[in-house]
Amino acid sequence: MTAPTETAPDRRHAPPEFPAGFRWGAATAAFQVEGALDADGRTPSVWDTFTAVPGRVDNGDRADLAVDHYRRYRDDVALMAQLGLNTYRFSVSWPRVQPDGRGAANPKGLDFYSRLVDELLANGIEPMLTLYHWDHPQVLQDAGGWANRDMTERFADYASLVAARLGDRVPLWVTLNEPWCTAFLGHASGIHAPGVADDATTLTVAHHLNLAHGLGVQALRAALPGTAQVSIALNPAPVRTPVDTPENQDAVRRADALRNRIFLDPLLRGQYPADLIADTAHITDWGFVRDGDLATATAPIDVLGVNYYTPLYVAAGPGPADPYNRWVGSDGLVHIAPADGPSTIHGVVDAAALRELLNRIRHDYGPVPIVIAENGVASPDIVGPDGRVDDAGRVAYLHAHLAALHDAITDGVDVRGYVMWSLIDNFEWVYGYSQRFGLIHVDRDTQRRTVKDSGHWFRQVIAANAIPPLDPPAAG
Ligand code: PNW
Repeated sequence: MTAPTETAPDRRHAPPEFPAGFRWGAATAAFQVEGALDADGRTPSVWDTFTAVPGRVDNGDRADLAVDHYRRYRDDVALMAQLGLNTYRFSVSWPRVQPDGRGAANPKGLDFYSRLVDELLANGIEPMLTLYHWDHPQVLQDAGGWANRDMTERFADYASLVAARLGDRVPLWVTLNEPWCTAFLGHASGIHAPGVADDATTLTVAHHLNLAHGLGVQALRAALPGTAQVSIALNPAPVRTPVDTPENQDAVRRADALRNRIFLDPLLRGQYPADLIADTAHITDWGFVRDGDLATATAPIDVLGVNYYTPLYVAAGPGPADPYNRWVGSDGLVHIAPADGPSTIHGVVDAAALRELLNRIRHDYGPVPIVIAENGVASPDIVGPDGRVDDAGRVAYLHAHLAALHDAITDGVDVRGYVMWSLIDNFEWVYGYSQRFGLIHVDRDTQRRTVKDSGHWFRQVIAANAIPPLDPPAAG
C-alpha cells in the first residue's frame, strides 16, 4: 500500500457533506408494495383491472400480495429505522380510502395509513405522503378517468379526506407522482393503466392532471396546518441527440416540450409552451384549457419533487417507433439509444445528467427548492450463501448520483433531500417482480427481507450526512 501523497489527498478526510437538515429517504407506492387488495373495504383500482389482462405484465405477475406491506408495515418501518432513514415516501391507495371514488371516506382504509404514520413518527421518520401514485378507483375510470374533467374535482375531494385525517402528522405532501407516466404511458403508448392509446386524449389528460394538482394544492392548503409543505413529483429528463443537426435540435425541442415543459411550465409559469401548442395543433385546439385553469395549476408549491432515472435520446426520423415514448404530434421523432455505457430498464446510467437537469430547472424556472423524490436502479439481486446481497452496482449508482447531486448543490441548486427508489423490492408495474429496485431484498416465496449491501452503504451516507468512499475491494 502506498501512503497518501500531497498531490493525491485522501478524500476520506473530506467527504462531501450535505446541508444540515437534509432529508434522506426511500420511497414506495401503495399498489407496488401493499397487497391486501380486498382488505377492509378497498375496491379495485385501474391497476387491478390492467394487471388482470393477459399479456400486460411480464410473467402474468399480479399485485395481490406484492410484498405484503399492508400486514408487515411494522417490520418494514423497523427496517427503515435500521437504515437510519429520516424520511419515508409512500403513497395512499385511493380505493382504500374512498372506495366509491366519491363521497365519504372509508375509515378502515384511513386507519391503515394512520397506523403507518404513527409507527413512522415513533421511529423518528418523517412521513412524505403521495396522494396519487397511479391507482385510482376503477369506478372513476368507468366514468372516463383522467379524460373526464370531473376527475380533477374528485381528486381534490379525495385530497381533502386524506388531509383531514392525517394532516396533523404528515409534514410533506405530494399531490401526483409522475403525471407524464399517467398521461403518456397510460394514454399514448398505452403500456400503463388504463391502457388507452389516443393522442388527443393524452393531451387532455395531461391538462387535467395539471389542473388536478392545482386543485389538490388548494384542498391541502385549506385542510393542513401552515407548517405542512406541499409538492408534486415530476419526472423531467434532459433530452439529448447523438448528432447535432438542425433537424435533431428540433427533435430535442419537441421531445423536451412533451416530456418536460408540458408539466413544468403550467406549474412554475402558469402557461403552456407556445411551441407545444403549435406542434400539436393538428391533434387538438387545447379547448380543454378553460379560463382560470392555469392560475389554479400554478398555485405555489413549497418544494418540487424531481424523479430522475435517465436522460432521453432522440433524433429526427425515420426510424423505429419507441414503444415506451410515443411522441404525440411529432411522429418523426425516433429514440436513439447511445451505443455504449451501462443501461437499465429505463435507459442509460448517466449521473452527470442529474446535475445538468437540476441546473436547467434553476436556470429556466428560478430557485425553487427541490427534493429528489426518486432515483434508483434495478438489478438481479440474490441472497448469497453468506446471507449477504451483493449489489455493488447499485452502490456505485448511488455513489455517482449523490456526487452529481452534491455538485448541483455546490452549483447553487437548492436541494433539500434525496429519496431513493425504492425502499424494498416490489411490483415494478409492467415488469412485475422481475425488476428489483430495493435497498431491501424480498424473497418471493417467503417474503423474507434482507438489507442489501446498498442499504448498509446508504446507512453510512445518512449517518455522515455525506458521501462515504466506496469500499475498496475486499482483500483475499
Ligand atoms: C417510476 N419511463 O416509474 C415510478 O414512480 C415508480 O413507481 C417506479 O417503480 C419507478 O419509477 C421505477 O421504474 C417510471 O418509462 C416508469 O420513463 C416508467 C418510466 C419512468 C418512471
